[in-house]
Amino acid sequence: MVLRSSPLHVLAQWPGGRSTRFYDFKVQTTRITKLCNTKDIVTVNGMYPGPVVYAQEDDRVIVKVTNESPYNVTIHWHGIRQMLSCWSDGPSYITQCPIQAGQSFTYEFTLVKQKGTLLWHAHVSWLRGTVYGAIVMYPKAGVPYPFTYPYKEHIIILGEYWLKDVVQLEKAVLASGGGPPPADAFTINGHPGPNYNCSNNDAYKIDVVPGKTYLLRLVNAGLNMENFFSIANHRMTIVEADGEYTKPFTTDRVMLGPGQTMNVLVTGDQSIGKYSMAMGPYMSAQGIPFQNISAIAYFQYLGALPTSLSLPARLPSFNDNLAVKMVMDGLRSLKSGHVPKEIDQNLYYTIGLNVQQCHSPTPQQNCQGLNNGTMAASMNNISFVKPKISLLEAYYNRINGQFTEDFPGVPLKFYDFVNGAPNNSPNNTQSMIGTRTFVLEYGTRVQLILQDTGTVSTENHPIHLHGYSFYVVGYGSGNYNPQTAQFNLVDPPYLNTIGVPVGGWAAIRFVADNPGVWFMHCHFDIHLSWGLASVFIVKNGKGELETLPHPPADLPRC
Ligand SMILES: [Cu+2]
Repeated sequence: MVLRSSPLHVLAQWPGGRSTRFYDFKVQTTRITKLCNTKDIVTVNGMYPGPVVYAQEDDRVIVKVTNESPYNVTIHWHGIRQMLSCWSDGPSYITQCPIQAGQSFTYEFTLVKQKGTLLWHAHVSWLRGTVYGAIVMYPKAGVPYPFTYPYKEHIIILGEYWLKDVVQLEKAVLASGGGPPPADAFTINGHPGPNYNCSNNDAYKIDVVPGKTYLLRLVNAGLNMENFFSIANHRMTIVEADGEYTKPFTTDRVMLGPGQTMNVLVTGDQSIGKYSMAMGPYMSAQGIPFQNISAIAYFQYLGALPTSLSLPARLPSFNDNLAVKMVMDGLRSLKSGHVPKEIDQNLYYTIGLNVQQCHSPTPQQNCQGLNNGTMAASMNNISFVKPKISLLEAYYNRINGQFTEDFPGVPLKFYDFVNGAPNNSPNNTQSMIGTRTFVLEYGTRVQLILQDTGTVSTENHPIHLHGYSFYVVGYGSGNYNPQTAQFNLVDPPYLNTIGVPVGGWAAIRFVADNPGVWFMHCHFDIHLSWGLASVFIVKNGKGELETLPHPPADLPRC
């Protein structure tokens, strides 16, 4: 990393941070041995997990990404608000065409009022499986944390590892029409730990000084699973979620969906010993095979014998919805008072899975979904279809035919979403397809109800909105009912990804103050591949500070 103080490349209209941080990301294939199997994976700079982007609040970050791999690549800076820098957001075919083999693209953005832990990851095919890393944003110089200063901090990235090539895996799964196989291993900082074959010594370890307090920066970079995390005999105090401070909340376990981050404090207040840190599955859907072996890392006190047995960490059972709710109930913004009270645009999106009729001449190969159909997923029963060029370019340059502006603000049909199916017919599980967007005027105060459906199976979906964080003002089980829904307009958590409760709903609010084309999708890659996505177009406001600048000259071509 090179750190320079000159504000090179800073947009004239945006006040830059104190420093500009330069990073060089070389996307390359790297040989790796895991689970007694040697293979090539795609990495950044040969690192798995990838390099950490360190910065301070209000800094400018410039990352030159050079694609030395044979695959198409983009990098998304998950949770970075990208104020007036939508071109650097990174989702393929939404804000840019992929960086092709041998090409490069330089991402540039400012961390406007952002601090805490986030993540970056590939946002093309399923490359996120190995192409991911943490973003650590410190407060401005002289500004303390709103909690006890930790003795040390550690990044803990939860992941999923496949022995198969993840790019081929996505293609094979989509061609089959059926569901994906479970990961071959869960990983903590790339290490599966002793529960897996050949992995006794492939375990991550934190050395603990007795009595000291540690800040763990938890990140879930997994592809298709939500996960519980716990430490044997130690409680964790959540102080930040998705890069925003929370009121301190102490718990035995946390749950993170893919894309979610959480900072927790842990104090070494137990007797000298070796304690397990465990990552296990949270699977809220019915009848889906999943990896059930925990990844294990160690929280090991200085003075403990390295050969000593570790105390096992207790994880909730895989379907413990109550454990998930208890953590969610504990998340409150540290400060109150910024929640939009008036709403200009009320939106209601259903989220869920579908089964499409089989149209393949070779159904045994291509229609392995339920009832011999093909699996799909949708918002408001519309499965998102990727365009041929980036939507942002199509919108900006007024290129016709790539998308429509008619995404419905409410479901086209109302029915018992949790227990029924579209058309009130239990057998009609079809969705429509399209590249539909919803257009918002600059400054619109939006409330969006996300409603899980049981069309195939109810499930907790981690829904992520690009370019914004949002207040989670309410959530509950069953179908959303405005008459009975309870809202917290005082100190709701401010997140970029919300695990919508299984068979339930969540209400989010945000102000559309960042012009551009913003993806919103399920952060399970399989559901994204199946179309569980939608797009907001936020129009320019008035003047330079409310207008998206021109595209960068090196924007990749499709
Ligand atoms: Cu989903």
